[in-house]
Amino acid sequence: MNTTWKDDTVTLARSVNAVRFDAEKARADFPALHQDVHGQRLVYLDSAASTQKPQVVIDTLSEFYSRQYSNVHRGVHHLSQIATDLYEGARSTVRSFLNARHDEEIVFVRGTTEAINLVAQTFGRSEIGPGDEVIVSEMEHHANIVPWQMICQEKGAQLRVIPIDANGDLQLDHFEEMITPRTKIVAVTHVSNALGTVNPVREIIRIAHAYNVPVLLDGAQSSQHLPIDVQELDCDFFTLSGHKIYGPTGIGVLYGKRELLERMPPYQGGGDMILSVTFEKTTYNEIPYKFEAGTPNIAGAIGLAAALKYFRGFDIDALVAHEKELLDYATGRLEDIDALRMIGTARERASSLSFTLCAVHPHDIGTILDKQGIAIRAGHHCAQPVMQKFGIPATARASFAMYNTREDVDRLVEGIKQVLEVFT
Ligand code: C6P
Repeated sequence: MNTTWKDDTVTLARSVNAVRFDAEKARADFPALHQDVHGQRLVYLDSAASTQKPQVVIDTLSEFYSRQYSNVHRGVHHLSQIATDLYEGARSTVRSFLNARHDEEIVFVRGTTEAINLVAQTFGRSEIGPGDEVIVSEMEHHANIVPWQMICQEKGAQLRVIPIDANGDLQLDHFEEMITPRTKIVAVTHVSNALGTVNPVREIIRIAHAYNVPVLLDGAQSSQHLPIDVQELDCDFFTLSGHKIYGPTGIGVLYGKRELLERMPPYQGGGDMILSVTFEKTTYNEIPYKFEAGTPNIAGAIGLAAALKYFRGFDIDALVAHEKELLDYATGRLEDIDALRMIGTARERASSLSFTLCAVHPHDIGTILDKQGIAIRAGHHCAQPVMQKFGIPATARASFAMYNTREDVDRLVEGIKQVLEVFT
Protein backbone atom coordinates (compact mmCIF):
# COMPACT_ATOMS: atom_id res chain seq x y z
CA MET A 1 0.00 0.00 0.00
CA ASN A 2 1.26 3.42 -0.90
CA THR A 3 0.59 5.64 2.07
CA THR A 4 0.84 9.40 1.72
CA TRP A 5 1.18 11.59 4.77
CA LYS A 6 0.22 14.97 3.47
CA ASP A 7 -3.13 15.30 5.20
CA ASP A 8 -3.16 18.04 7.82
CA THR A 9 0.51 18.69 7.18
CA VAL A 10 -0.86 20.72 4.26
CA THR A 11 -2.70 22.89 6.75
CA LEU A 12 0.27 23.02 9.06
CA ALA A 13 2.65 23.93 6.21
CA ARG A 14 0.27 26.52 4.79
CA SER A 15 0.07 28.07 8.23
CA VAL A 16 3.77 28.98 8.11
CA ASN A 17 2.95 31.80 5.69
CA ALA A 18 -0.03 33.03 7.66
CA VAL A 19 -0.39 36.50 9.16
CA ARG A 20 0.77 36.69 12.76
CA PHE A 21 -1.76 35.69 15.40
CA ASP A 22 -2.20 38.15 18.23
CA ALA A 23 -2.48 35.87 21.28
CA GLU A 24 -2.38 38.82 23.71
CA LYS A 25 -5.42 40.30 22.01
CA ALA A 26 -7.22 36.95 22.23
CA ARG A 27 -6.25 36.61 25.91
CA ALA A 28 -8.00 39.88 26.66
CA ASP A 29 -11.31 38.26 25.65
CA PHE A 30 -11.08 35.56 28.35
CA PRO A 31 -11.87 36.89 31.82
CA ALA A 32 -10.88 33.68 33.62
CA LEU A 33 -7.29 34.10 32.46
CA HIS A 34 -6.92 37.39 34.28
CA GLN A 35 -6.75 36.09 37.82
CA ASP A 36 -4.09 34.92 40.19
CA VAL A 37 -3.99 31.35 41.51
CA HIS A 38 -1.96 30.74 44.67
CA GLY A 39 -0.64 34.27 44.35
CA GLN A 40 0.63 33.96 40.79
CA ARG A 41 -0.78 34.85 37.39
CA LEU A 42 -2.79 31.85 36.18
CA VAL A 43 -1.14 29.91 33.39
CA TYR A 44 -3.88 27.77 31.90
CA LEU A 45 -2.45 24.77 30.07
CA ASP A 46 -5.44 22.44 30.34
CA SER A 47 -7.43 23.43 27.29
CA ALA A 48 -7.57 19.87 25.93
CA ALA A 49 -9.73 19.06 28.94
CA SER A 50 -11.80 22.20 28.45
CA THR A 51 -11.13 25.66 27.08
CA GLN A 52 -11.86 28.89 28.91
CA LYS A 53 -14.74 31.00 27.63
CA PRO A 54 -14.56 34.35 25.86
CA GLN A 55 -16.69 37.19 27.19
CA VAL A 56 -18.94 37.06 24.12
CA VAL A 57 -20.03 33.51 25.00
CA ILE A 58 -20.69 34.47 28.61
CA ASP A 59 -22.67 37.52 27.47
CA THR A 60 -24.67 35.51 24.94
CA LEU A 61 -25.70 33.01 27.62
CA SER A 62 -26.57 35.80 30.02
CA GLU A 63 -28.65 37.64 27.41
CA PHE A 64 -30.46 34.45 26.43
CA TYR A 65 -31.40 33.58 29.99
CA SER A 66 -32.18 37.22 30.87
CA ARG A 67 -34.40 38.21 27.94
CA GLN A 68 -34.88 35.54 25.28
CA TYR A 69 -35.43 32.35 27.23
CA SER A 70 -38.20 29.90 26.47
CA ASN A 71 -38.60 26.34 25.24
CA VAL A 72 -38.21 25.65 21.51
CA HIS A 73 -40.41 24.08 18.83
CA ARG A 74 -43.40 24.08 21.15
CA GLY A 75 -44.87 27.50 21.65
CA VAL A 76 -46.59 29.99 19.37
CA HIS A 77 -45.69 32.81 21.72
CA HIS A 78 -43.08 35.47 21.11
CA LEU A 79 -40.29 34.16 23.35
CA SER A 80 -40.66 30.61 22.12
CA GLN A 81 -40.29 31.84 18.58
CA ILE A 82 -37.19 33.84 19.47
CA ALA A 83 -35.66 30.85 21.24
CA THR A 84 -36.53 28.54 18.34
CA ASP A 85 -35.00 30.95 15.81
CA LEU A 86 -31.83 31.25 17.91
CA TYR A 87 -31.61 27.46 18.39
CA GLU A 88 -32.14 26.67 14.71
CA GLY A 89 -29.84 29.56 13.80
CA ALA A 90 -27.19 27.87 15.94
CA ARG A 91 -27.62 24.73 13.87
CA SER A 92 -26.96 26.75 10.71
CA THR A 93 -23.88 28.28 12.31
CA VAL A 94 -22.55 24.79 13.09
CA ARG A 95 -23.37 23.64 9.55
CA SER A 96 -21.43 26.52 8.09
CA PHE A 97 -18.54 26.01 10.55
CA LEU A 98 -18.18 22.37 9.49
CA ASN A 99 -19.14 23.13 5.90
CA ALA A 100 -21.79 20.44 6.02
CA ARG A 101 -24.16 20.35 3.07
CA HIS A 102 -27.44 20.51 5.01
CA ASP A 103 -28.62 21.90 8.36
CA GLU A 104 -30.37 18.59 9.08
CA GLU A 105 -27.00 16.84 9.09
CA ILE A 106 -26.25 18.62 12.37
CA VAL A 107 -27.55 16.87 15.50
CA PHE A 108 -27.17 18.60 18.85
CA VAL A 109 -25.97 16.25 21.58
CA ARG A 110 -24.25 16.65 24.95
CA GLY A 111 -20.76 16.28 23.54
CA THR A 112 -18.48 13.90 21.71
CA THR A 113 -19.23 11.09 24.17
CA GLU A 114 -22.93 11.23 23.44
CA ALA A 115 -22.34 11.68 19.71
CA ILE A 116 -20.34 8.45 19.50
CA ASN A 117 -22.81 6.59 21.73
CA LEU A 118 -25.60 7.77 19.46
CA VAL A 119 -23.88 6.36 16.38
CA ALA A 120 -22.98 3.11 18.16
CA GLN A 121 -26.52 2.65 19.47
CA THR A 122 -28.33 3.55 16.24
CA PHE A 123 -26.08 2.87 13.26
CA GLY A 124 -24.34 0.14 15.25
CA ARG A 125 -27.49 -1.50 16.51
CA SER A 126 -29.05 -1.62 13.06
CA GLU A 127 -25.99 -2.39 10.92
CA ILE A 128 -23.72 -4.55 13.08
CA GLY A 129 -24.42 -8.25 13.43
CA PRO A 130 -22.70 -11.38 14.75
CA GLY A 131 -19.24 -11.84 13.28
CA ASP A 132 -19.04 -8.23 12.02
CA GLU A 133 -16.12 -5.97 12.82
CA VAL A 134 -15.56 -2.41 14.03
CA ILE A 135 -12.16 -0.80 13.63
CA VAL A 136 -10.81 1.76 16.10
CA SER A 137 -7.21 2.74 16.86
CA GLU A 138 -4.93 2.16 19.81
CA MET A 139 -4.86 5.88 20.63
CA GLU A 140 -8.59 6.36 21.12
CA HIS A 141 -10.18 8.12 24.06
CA HIS A 142 -12.45 5.77 26.03
CA ALA A 143 -15.40 7.57 24.43
CA ASN A 144 -14.41 6.04 21.12
CA ILE A 145 -13.73 2.57 22.52
CA VAL A 146 -16.35 1.68 25.11
CA PRO A 147 -19.51 2.47 23.07
CA TRP A 148 -18.17 0.22 20.28
CA GLN A 149 -17.13 -2.46 22.74
CA MET A 150 -20.65 -2.42 24.21
CA ILE A 151 -22.37 -2.85 20.86
CA CYS A 152 -19.84 -5.46 19.75
CA GLN A 153 -20.47 -7.46 22.93
CA GLU A 154 -24.19 -7.19 22.49
CA LYS A 155 -24.09 -8.25 18.85
CA GLY A 156 -21.29 -10.81 18.95
CA ALA A 157 -19.11 -8.59 16.78
CA GLN A 158 -15.38 -7.95 17.08
CA LEU A 159 -13.47 -4.78 17.90
CA ARG A 160 -10.26 -4.50 15.89
CA VAL A 161 -7.51 -2.05 16.74
CA ILE A 162 -5.09 -0.21 14.43
CA PRO A 163 -1.78 -0.26 16.32
CA ILE A 164 0.39 2.78 17.01
CA ASP A 165 4.19 2.87 16.95
CA ALA A 166 6.63 4.04 19.61
CA ASN A 167 6.25 7.68 18.50
CA GLY A 168 2.49 7.59 18.73
CA ASP A 169 1.89 7.47 14.97
CA LEU A 170 -0.77 5.15 13.61
CA GLN A 171 0.70 2.14 11.86
CA LEU A 172 -1.37 2.82 8.81
CA ASP A 173 0.23 0.04 6.79
CA HIS A 174 -1.72 -2.42 8.95
CA PHE A 175 -4.99 -0.65 8.41
CA GLU A 176 -5.91 -1.73 4.91
CA GLU A 177 -5.15 -5.36 5.76
CA MET A 178 -7.57 -5.10 8.68
CA ILE A 179 -10.56 -4.20 6.52
CA THR A 180 -12.64 -7.24 5.64
CA PRO A 181 -16.11 -7.72 4.15
CA ARG A 182 -17.28 -7.83 7.79
CA THR A 183 -16.02 -4.33 8.62
CA LYS A 184 -19.02 -2.12 9.35
CA ILE A 185 -17.40 1.12 10.49
CA VAL A 186 -14.03 2.70 11.17
CA ALA A 187 -14.01 5.11 14.14
CA VAL A 188 -10.80 7.05 14.76
CA THR A 189 -9.74 10.21 16.45
CA HIS A 190 -8.65 13.13 14.31
CA VAL A 191 -6.23 14.37 16.98
CA SER A 192 -5.19 12.30 20.01
CA ASN A 193 -5.86 13.87 23.40
CA ALA A 194 -3.13 11.84 25.11
CA LEU A 195 -0.36 12.13 22.49
CA GLY A 196 -1.29 15.12 20.36
CA THR A 197 -0.92 13.01 17.21
CA VAL A 198 -2.69 14.43 14.15
CA ASN A 199 -3.90 11.40 12.24
CA PRO A 200 -3.81 11.06 8.45
CA VAL A 201 -7.57 11.00 8.33
CA ARG A 202 -7.96 11.73 4.62
CA GLU A 203 -5.93 8.64 3.88
CA ILE A 204 -7.94 6.57 6.37
CA ILE A 205 -11.18 7.75 4.79
CA ARG A 206 -9.89 7.11 1.26
CA ILE A 207 -8.92 3.55 2.14
CA ALA A 208 -12.12 2.78 4.07
CA HIS A 209 -14.31 4.20 1.32
CA ALA A 210 -12.55 2.03 -1.26
CA TYR A 211 -14.20 -0.84 0.63
CA ASN A 212 -17.49 1.02 1.17
CA VAL A 213 -16.87 1.30 4.90
CA PRO A 214 -18.07 4.51 6.59
CA VAL A 215 -15.72 6.51 8.82
CA LEU A 216 -16.48 8.35 12.06
CA LEU A 217 -13.97 11.02 13.06
CA ASP A 218 -13.74 11.97 16.72
CA GLY A 219 -13.14 15.69 16.39
CA ALA A 220 -13.08 16.49 20.12
CA GLN A 221 -9.44 17.60 19.85
CA SER A 222 -9.31 18.78 16.24
CA SER A 223 -12.19 21.17 15.72
CA GLN A 224 -10.52 23.87 17.84
CA HIS A 225 -7.05 23.47 16.28
CA LEU A 226 -7.51 22.65 12.59
CA PRO A 227 -9.86 23.89 9.88
CA ILE A 228 -12.66 21.36 9.46
CA ASP A 229 -14.53 20.81 6.23
CA VAL A 230 -16.61 17.66 6.43
CA GLN A 231 -17.39 17.68 2.72
CA GLU A 232 -13.75 17.94 1.79
CA LEU A 233 -12.78 15.32 4.38
CA ASP A 234 -15.67 13.19 3.13
CA CYS A 235 -16.06 11.66 6.60
CA ASP A 236 -19.41 10.01 7.26
CA PHE A 237 -19.68 11.17 10.87
CA PHE A 238 -17.83 13.92 12.75
CA THR A 239 -18.17 14.82 16.40
CA LEU A 240 -17.24 17.84 18.47
CA SER A 241 -17.63 19.03 22.06
CA GLY A 242 -18.70 22.62 22.61
CA HIS A 243 -16.74 23.05 25.82
CA LYS A 244 -13.46 22.29 24.03
CA ILE A 245 -14.02 24.95 21.39
CA TYR A 246 -14.60 27.93 23.69
CA GLY A 247 -18.32 27.13 24.11
CA PRO A 248 -20.47 25.96 27.02
CA THR A 249 -20.47 22.51 28.61
CA GLY A 250 -23.27 20.06 27.94
CA ILE A 251 -23.51 20.77 24.22
CA GLY A 252 -21.85 19.06 21.31
CA VAL A 253 -22.44 18.09 17.75
CA LEU A 254 -22.84 14.97 15.73
CA TYR A 255 -22.48 15.58 12.01
CA GLY A 256 -23.70 12.71 9.84
CA LYS A 257 -24.21 12.44 6.11
CA ARG A 258 -27.92 12.85 5.42
CA GLU A 259 -28.45 9.45 3.80
CA LEU A 260 -26.83 7.72 6.79
CA LEU A 261 -28.80 9.66 9.41
CA GLU A 262 -32.01 8.98 7.53
CA ARG A 263 -31.26 5.26 7.49
CA MET A 264 -30.50 5.10 11.22
CA PRO A 265 -33.20 4.33 13.81
CA PRO A 266 -33.85 6.92 16.53
CA TYR A 267 -31.67 7.16 19.63
CA GLN A 268 -33.86 8.06 22.60
CA GLY A 269 -37.65 8.19 22.60
CA GLY A 270 -39.68 11.15 23.84
CA GLY A 271 -41.01 14.54 22.85
CA ASP A 272 -39.91 16.30 19.68
CA MET A 273 -38.56 13.15 18.03
CA ILE A 274 -42.01 12.00 16.91
CA LEU A 275 -44.57 12.95 14.26
CA SER A 276 -47.44 11.03 15.83
CA VAL A 277 -47.94 8.70 18.75
CA THR A 278 -50.66 6.20 19.52
CA PHE A 279 -50.39 3.24 21.86
CA GLU A 280 -50.19 1.05 18.80
CA LYS A 281 -47.62 2.91 16.77
CA THR A 282 -45.28 5.89 16.74
CA THR A 283 -44.00 7.59 13.61
CA TYR A 284 -40.72 9.36 14.01
CA ASN A 285 -39.83 12.90 13.13
CA GLU A 286 -37.41 13.67 10.35
CA ILE A 287 -33.71 14.25 10.91
CA PRO A 288 -32.19 15.86 12.92
CA TYR A 289 -35.18 15.96 15.32
CA LYS A 290 -35.45 12.17 15.25
CA PHE A 291 -32.26 12.20 17.33
CA GLU A 292 -33.11 15.10 19.65
CA ALA A 293 -35.68 13.70 22.08
CA GLY A 294 -36.86 15.99 24.88
CA THR A 295 -36.06 19.61 25.59
CA PRO A 296 -32.60 20.17 24.16
CA ASN A 297 -29.78 22.22 25.62
CA ILE A 298 -31.11 25.40 24.04
CA ALA A 299 -28.76 27.80 25.79
CA GLY A 300 -25.85 25.48 25.10
CA ALA A 301 -26.52 25.46 21.37
CA ILE A 302 -26.85 29.25 21.29
CA GLY A 303 -23.67 29.64 23.35
CA LEU A 304 -21.87 27.23 21.05
CA ALA A 305 -22.91 29.28 18.03
CA ALA A 306 -21.49 32.38 19.71
CA ALA A 307 -18.24 30.51 20.35
CA LEU A 308 -17.99 29.33 16.75
CA LYS A 309 -18.64 32.83 15.42
CA TYR A 310 -15.97 34.16 17.77
CA PHE A 311 -13.54 31.44 16.67
CA ARG A 312 -14.20 32.14 13.01
CA GLY A 313 -13.39 35.79 13.58
CA PHE A 314 -9.71 34.76 13.62
CA ASP A 315 -7.58 33.87 10.64
CA ILE A 316 -7.47 30.08 10.98
CA ASP A 317 -4.07 29.79 9.25
CA ALA A 318 -2.63 32.32 11.68
CA LEU A 319 -4.16 30.45 14.63
CA VAL A 320 -2.79 27.11 13.45
CA ALA A 321 0.64 28.70 12.97
CA HIS A 322 0.52 30.25 16.44
CA GLU A 323 -0.37 26.97 18.16
CA LYS A 324 2.20 25.03 16.14
CA GLU A 325 4.89 27.56 16.98
CA LEU A 326 4.00 27.30 20.67
CA LEU A 327 4.05 23.51 20.58
CA ASP A 328 7.45 23.51 18.82
CA TYR A 329 8.83 26.03 21.30
CA ALA A 330 7.53 24.03 24.26
CA THR A 331 8.82 20.77 22.81
CA GLY A 332 12.30 22.26 22.35
CA ARG A 333 12.41 23.69 25.87
CA LEU A 334 11.11 20.52 27.52
CA GLU A 335 13.49 18.31 25.58
CA ASP A 336 16.34 20.22 27.23
CA ILE A 337 15.26 18.83 30.60
CA ASP A 338 17.20 15.58 30.99
CA ALA A 339 14.79 13.94 33.43
CA LEU A 340 11.83 14.50 31.16
CA ARG A 341 10.47 11.86 28.80
CA MET A 342 8.09 12.97 26.07
CA ILE A 343 5.19 10.63 25.49
CA GLY A 344 4.13 11.12 21.90
CA THR A 345 6.57 12.34 19.30
CA ALA A 346 4.46 11.77 16.21
CA ARG A 347 5.22 13.34 12.84
CA GLU A 348 2.39 15.84 13.23
CA ARG A 349 1.02 16.97 16.55
CA ALA A 350 -1.46 19.54 17.70
CA SER A 351 -1.99 21.26 21.03
CA SER A 352 -1.14 18.56 23.56
CA LEU A 353 2.20 17.66 24.99
CA SER A 354 2.44 14.67 27.33
CA PHE A 355 5.43 13.83 29.48
CA THR A 356 6.73 11.99 32.50
CA LEU A 357 9.49 13.14 34.85
CA CYS A 358 11.82 10.36 36.16
CA ALA A 359 10.08 8.74 39.10
CA VAL A 360 7.84 11.71 39.95
CA HIS A 361 4.19 10.73 39.75
CA PRO A 362 2.28 12.91 37.27
CA HIS A 363 -0.21 13.84 39.99
CA ASP A 364 2.67 15.27 42.04
CA ILE A 365 3.83 17.21 39.00
CA GLY A 366 0.32 18.58 38.58
CA THR A 367 0.00 19.48 42.25
CA ILE A 368 3.35 21.26 42.51
CA LEU A 369 2.69 23.16 39.27
CA ASP A 370 -0.71 24.16 40.59
CA LYS A 371 0.94 25.73 43.63
CA GLN A 372 2.74 27.96 41.13
CA GLY A 373 -0.50 28.92 39.39
CA ILE A 374 0.06 26.57 36.45
CA ALA A 375 -2.86 24.35 35.44
CA ILE A 376 -2.05 21.14 33.60
CA ARG A 377 -3.76 17.76 33.58
CA ALA A 378 -2.28 14.61 35.10
CA GLY A 379 -3.65 11.12 34.67
CA HIS A 380 -4.45 8.61 31.98
CA HIS A 381 -6.55 11.14 30.08
CA CYS A 382 -9.29 8.54 29.52
CA ALA A 383 -6.92 6.78 27.16
CA GLN A 384 -5.72 3.84 29.24
CA PRO A 385 -4.69 1.75 26.20
CA VAL A 386 -2.23 4.53 25.29
CA MET A 387 -0.74 4.35 28.79
CA GLN A 388 -0.49 0.56 28.48
CA LYS A 389 1.29 0.96 25.14
CA PHE A 390 3.91 3.22 26.71
CA GLY A 391 4.13 1.13 29.89
CA ILE A 392 3.17 3.97 32.21
CA PRO A 393 0.20 4.60 34.50
CA ALA A 394 -0.23 8.26 33.64
CA THR A 395 1.34 11.35 32.10
CA ALA A 396 1.44 15.04 32.83
CA ARG A 397 -0.13 16.91 29.93
CA ALA A 398 0.18 20.55 28.96
CA SER A 399 -2.26 21.61 26.27
CA PHE A 400 -2.42 24.88 24.38
CA ALA A 401 -5.14 27.05 22.97
CA MET A 402 -5.34 30.37 21.15
CA TYR A 403 -4.70 32.39 24.33
CA ASN A 404 -1.40 30.78 25.33
CA THR A 405 1.94 32.49 24.86
CA ARG A 406 5.66 31.74 25.02
CA GLU A 407 5.61 33.28 28.47
CA ASP A 408 3.21 30.50 29.56
CA VAL A 409 5.66 27.93 28.24
CA ASP A 410 8.53 29.59 30.09
CA ARG A 411 6.51 29.47 33.31
CA LEU A 412 5.83 25.77 32.69
CA VAL A 413 9.53 25.05 32.19
CA GLU A 414 10.48 26.94 35.36
CA GLY A 415 7.69 25.12 37.20
CA ILE A 416 8.99 21.73 36.10
CA LYS A 417 12.46 22.67 37.29
CA GLN A 418 10.98 23.41 40.70
CA VAL A 419 9.23 20.02 40.68
CA LEU A 420 12.60 18.41 40.06
CA GLU A 421 14.18 20.42 42.90
CA VAL A 422 11.52 19.12 45.30
CA PHE A 423 12.25 15.54 44.31
CA THR A 424 16.06 15.59 44.19
N1 C6P B 1 -11.04 14.56 26.52
C1 C6P B 1 -9.28 15.38 27.97
O1 C6P B 1 -8.87 15.97 28.97
P1 C6P B 1 -16.57 14.87 26.05
O2 C6P B 1 -16.18 14.57 27.46
O3 C6P B 1 -17.75 14.07 25.60
O4 C6P B 1 -16.69 16.32 25.76
O5 C6P B 1 -15.31 14.41 25.14
C2 C6P B 1 -14.83 13.11 25.21
C3 C6P B 1 -13.59 12.99 24.39
C4 C6P B 1 -13.63 12.23 23.23
N2 C6P B 1 -12.58 12.15 22.41
C5 C6P B 1 -11.42 12.79 22.69
C6 C6P B 1 -10.28 12.67 21.73
C7 C6P B 1 -11.32 13.56 23.83
O6 C6P B 1 -10.19 14.21 24.09
C8 C6P B 1 -12.42 13.66 24.72
C9 C6P B 1 -12.33 14.41 26.01
C10 C6P B 1 -10.78 15.32 27.71
O7 C6P B 1 -8.52 14.87 27.17
C11 C6P B 1 -11.50 14.82 28.92
S1 C6P B 1 -11.11 13.15 29.31
